[in-house]
Amino acid sequence: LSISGSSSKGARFPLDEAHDLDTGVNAVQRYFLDNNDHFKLAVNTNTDGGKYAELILDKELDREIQQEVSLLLTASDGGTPQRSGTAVIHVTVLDANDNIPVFSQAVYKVSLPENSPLDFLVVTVSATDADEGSNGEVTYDFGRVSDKVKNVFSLEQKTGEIRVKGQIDFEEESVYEMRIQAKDGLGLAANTKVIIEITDVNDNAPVIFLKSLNNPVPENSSPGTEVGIINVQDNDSAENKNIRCSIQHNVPFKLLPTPILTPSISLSTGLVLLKQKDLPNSDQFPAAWATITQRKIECKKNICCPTIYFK
Ligand SMILES: [Ca+2]
Ligand SMILES: [Ca+2]
Ligand SMILES: [Ca+2]
Ligand SMILES: [Ca+2]
Repeated sequence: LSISGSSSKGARFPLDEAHDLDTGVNAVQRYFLDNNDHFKLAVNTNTDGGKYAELILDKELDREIQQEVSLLLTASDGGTPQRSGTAVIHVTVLDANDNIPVFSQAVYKVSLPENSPLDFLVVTVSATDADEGSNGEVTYDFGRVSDKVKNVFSLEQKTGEIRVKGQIDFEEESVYEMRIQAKDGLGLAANTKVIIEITDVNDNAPVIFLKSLNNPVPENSSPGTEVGIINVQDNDSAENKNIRCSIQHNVPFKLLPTPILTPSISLSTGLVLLKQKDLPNSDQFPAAWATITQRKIECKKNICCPTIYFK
């Protein structure tokens, strides 16, 4: 006998009539069902006077708890001596889609370095469904997510793998949030949230801006005369935006720090005459400054402090 796990209490399942070659009171009179957790028995009389039994579901079945139930049915006659026969009824519990998928985590939180390569596996979401066959087969989909998320991440329907699909730029977006839906074959669904925090990579070189410049510089200017201000900016974050400036040694200038104008993004440095000396002929300095205005300044970081070269 196969009975659906979704059958409700009170559902009736008629059984074949027991046979007895005798007639009248010596034929089948009664049925008994051994004690069990799920079924009661009802005995009915046919139009021809024969008796047959019906199983009545008394407590609902759940395939996820018990896939098969065995029942012992006894039929007895009314004769003397009383004779009886038994049969074992195997009830197979058919699956009902009574479980929704369940995610292993309510929130998945991961961090991902910017510039991670295409196809890089960011995180795998996973949901299980206790049902059988397509009732328990889970597929994954983005829930309501922005186009921005869809442009940058892909979601594999069957495996739940979230991979890099586009350019990840910390300076553009530092955190992504998305809802992922898991659905079984019949459409029962559950949701989870994925938070991807992008971490900064040192991928921006400092940029030097010449804020002011006295040009040309008169010879005999006294030491300490400010001749220009440069401003250096770096788009990275935290330690990656720390900048130090230096100037090469064989020029009659030095760099001095000035009050930081906008501490979060820039470091300003005053350019000051180093010492009093005969400046080279006036043709040379305009030439030097000309290269600065053409931004022939190099500012490096990471290994050592940036260096400004004058050519
Ligand atoms: Ca089920
Ligand atoms: Ca299910
Ligand atoms: Ca970047
Ligand atoms: Ca960066």
